[in-house]
Amino acid sequence: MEGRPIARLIIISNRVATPDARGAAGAQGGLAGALNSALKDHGGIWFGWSGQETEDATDTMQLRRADGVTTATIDLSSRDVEEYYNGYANSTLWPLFHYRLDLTRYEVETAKGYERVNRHFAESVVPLIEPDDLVWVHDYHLLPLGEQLRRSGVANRIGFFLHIPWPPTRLFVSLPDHELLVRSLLEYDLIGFQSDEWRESFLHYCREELGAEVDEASGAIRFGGKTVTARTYPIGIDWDHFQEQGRTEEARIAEQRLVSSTRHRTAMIGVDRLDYSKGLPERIDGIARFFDQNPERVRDLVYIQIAPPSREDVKSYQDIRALLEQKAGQINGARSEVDLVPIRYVNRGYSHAELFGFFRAAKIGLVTPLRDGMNLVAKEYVAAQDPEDPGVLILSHFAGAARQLGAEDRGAVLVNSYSPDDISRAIQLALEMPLAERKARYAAMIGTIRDDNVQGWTRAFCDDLAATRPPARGADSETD
Ligand code: ADQ
Repeated sequence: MEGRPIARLIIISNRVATPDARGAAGAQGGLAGALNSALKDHGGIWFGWSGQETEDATDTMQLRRADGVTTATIDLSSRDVEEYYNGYANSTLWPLFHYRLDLTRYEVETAKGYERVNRHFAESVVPLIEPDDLVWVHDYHLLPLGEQLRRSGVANRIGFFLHIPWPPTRLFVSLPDHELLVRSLLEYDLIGFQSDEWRESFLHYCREELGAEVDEASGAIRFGGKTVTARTYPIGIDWDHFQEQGRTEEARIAEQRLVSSTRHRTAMIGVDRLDYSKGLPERIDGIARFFDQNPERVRDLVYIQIAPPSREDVKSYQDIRALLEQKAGQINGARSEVDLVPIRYVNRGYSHAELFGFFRAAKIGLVTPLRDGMNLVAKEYVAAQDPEDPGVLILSHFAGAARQLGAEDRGAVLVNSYSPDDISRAIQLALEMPLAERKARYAAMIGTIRDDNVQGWTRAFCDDLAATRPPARGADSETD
């Protein structure tokens, strides 16, 4: 790195992948591994919520060191979890940022709780930060953390990465205090987005609503005497680790289980957290439309949906689960024979080795979110395919991954995930696709998935953060 000494890294995210949480299915996917390896390279600390709830707020911090990585966690009170996590983060920001105004709740109390917990995060982490550390904050739970850190006197380089979409200005302005939230974001030195589309929405807001001076090409935003840069860093998978998982006995057994249980039928798979942004009921409607149009194909297509519940304390998540169960039940009731069911719906998570095996056995991967920052499942599905006989990825236009994997419709088969007819058409196309076309589409995607991996993503962000202007340390150091 151009002779620059490698700085220590402080990673701050809502949850921390502590050694004992690492095995938890889907805990933080390849991201946890990548951040851990970045921490091993740089040295430093990963700070966040332990996931534990206490009756009252406490100031106790648990520090642990394992595998060369130090984690620091705090517990949150039940009230904090309700207002900050279930409330503002998951009932206001998550739906709004996924374009779901109909599910977005605006409550003064939860907004205050969000602010309070961000302040508490800042106060807790500040003593751990040394003058030359790079500070990297993750995701929508912690949008205002940079400003809170600045208020506590942190002059370090601080970067922020948003894992989810940034909504269009016309939706975003429905958020009370939208301007305060964006102003707080401008306290970071570098802001990362998954795709150009989300970055453009953010720049549009800064220009049109704040009157900031914006340079589209470089992403420089000048506002209030300060410059912050907004760039795109599409996240990737941990390629090596996933391939390693794919070579295990566990993966082989999982593949065999699916192959032998589906026999002569084509297996089509979907793997998602149970979340309304993933478009699950709409997907089932698309599959139902396919069977309506091709009733005889119930005998040669089986759909496997793996969807472990998430955020179960939030009502909209309870609703989506009930709706999905109802829809899957309906089509199974209408289409099953004594010896077969068209949809297998599994409410649990699996290890990455098992997922690899399932993906490889499935000749169609259905990834149809209504809106998604990136979507790593799409990349994992392709990464698990046999290059000599690859399956077909059906991917929503509205996932960040569509820009990388679906360019000119040469890789993934792109669909409008709101349209049952479009999903049905894509399934038909995938079932009939000749081997040469499947191989060509696979070849168009696999290089990006292998090379633009999560290690490269981490490196690109940290290098850019390290190269931002030196911290001001009280002086007016604006150079450009
Ligand atoms: P998520 O919304 O959780 O992440 P996604 O990227 O699809 O979405 O998945 C993350 C990881 O969870 C993947 O590694 C996947 O294998 C795992 N996972 C999902 N379902 C699982 C299951 N049933 N069993 C086991 N593991 C499962 C958010 C954003 C995304 C963004 C990621 C990373 O919403 O848009 O891609 O962060 O930035």
